[in-house]
Amino acid sequence: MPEPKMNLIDGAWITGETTPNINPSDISDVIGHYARASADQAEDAIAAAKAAFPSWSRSGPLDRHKVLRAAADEILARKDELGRLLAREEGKTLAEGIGETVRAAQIFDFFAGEALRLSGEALPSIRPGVGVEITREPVGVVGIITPWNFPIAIPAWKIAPALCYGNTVVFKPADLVPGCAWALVDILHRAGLPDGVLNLVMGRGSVVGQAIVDSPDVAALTFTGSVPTGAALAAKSAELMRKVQLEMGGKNPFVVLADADLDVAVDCVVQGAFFSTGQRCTASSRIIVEEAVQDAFLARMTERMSALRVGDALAPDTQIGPVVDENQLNQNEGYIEIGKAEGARLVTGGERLKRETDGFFQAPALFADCTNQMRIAREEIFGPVAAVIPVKDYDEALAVANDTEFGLSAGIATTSLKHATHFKRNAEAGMVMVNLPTAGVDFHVPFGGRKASSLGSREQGRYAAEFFTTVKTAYTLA
Ligand code: UN1
Repeated sequence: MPEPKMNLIDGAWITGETTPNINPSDISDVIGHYARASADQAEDAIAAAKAAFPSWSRSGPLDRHKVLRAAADEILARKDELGRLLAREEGKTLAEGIGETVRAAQIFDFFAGEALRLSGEALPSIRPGVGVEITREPVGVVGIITPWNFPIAIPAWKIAPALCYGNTVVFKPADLVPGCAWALVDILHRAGLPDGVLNLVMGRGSVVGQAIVDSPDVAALTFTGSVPTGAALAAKSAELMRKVQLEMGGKNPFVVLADADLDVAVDCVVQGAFFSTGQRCTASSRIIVEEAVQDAFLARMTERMSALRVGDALAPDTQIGPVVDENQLNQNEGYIEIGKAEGARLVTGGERLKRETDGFFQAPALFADCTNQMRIAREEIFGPVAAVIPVKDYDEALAVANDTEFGLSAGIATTSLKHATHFKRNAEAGMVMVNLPTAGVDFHVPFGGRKASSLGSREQGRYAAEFFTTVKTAYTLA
């Protein structure tokens, strides 16, 4: 058996209790064994990050640039191997896994550049002879807690800006996908980060996550995951007066107007609802369709969906990989039953699929005749399940799109400039897509939502500086 992969605390690889990392396409395939940190080890990691902060926060831009640049280069050079590891541990297809790995490299590349562009403002005071300088300073120890559905891109888009702006990090990846997290930390460690600047504490949320959340030494906390966990984190962070950034659920609408190019609409819905097995907070799960085109839309969707190849994430012709684990699959199946019981019509899919290997395969499911009040239209399922809601016109479509507790991404398929423009202005979401899927975003522009989807400032691009720095205004009489 290969050596278990360990946690990185203060520049040293530290072992402990281990857990197997299982391939959801084939549960007999054990990818490796990974350490699970104890609460004490998480506290050691926080102490190490605190001790490393004074020096790293004063490091020069070129030192930070070099580490981020080296990480970007190595991730890109190893994209096939890391993409394969990602597909093997999470269940995305190989193409999706490689794509996500390239995106992680691009994110490090972007922040390697940002490290060389750190700047401030100098302006005159209203008092003669006095000058004002406005600068951004790092916040301190940043706690980073990431989900299983983007095992390398989400860690990248939190770790890269944290380091770029001079913070030190305690990183806890999701228990289901330690492989990519470990590989990323190994790359950054070898790229020359001083001891304690980046600490990896793999393990359980209830142990490791809790230790990070409860620590007054964690100055800022960034989290992507579920709404209940996010709410608990926000409450504790308020008590500690700590900066917090949360990315949580979505129930993202995709509107199909009667004037839409139906090929574009079907493409957007198939990609947005079912690719990555529907396991994206940006997934389209409410498909709001003008009655005039509903039959034509459903006919094309059924045809497209029957041709989708669901199977082993690593097989070259697979388009949709397995669900991440047994729990998630059971939950998805539960929602299929809930939808039927609520009176929605299951057009296609939903059933568990048998493949050569023992894995968590499910046929993508489409419900029609849904109302926006049904649980399948209100609760985030986080699987390959979408609900079609008929509406009579654009105004009703917009009202239904906005009638949700979430507000991450919203899409529309239309050839009307008037409706596209109106939708962009009036969709209550952080991201709006016109003739594009709700999921699949660029790495260099802000990412985030409204209402129960997000709390705090935006992730990604230059907007990330808002969370990972604190502003100082200095006055000098000279
Ligand atoms: C994307 O759609 O490209 O957890 C990104 C998620 C999001 C990322 C989605 N935070 O699904």
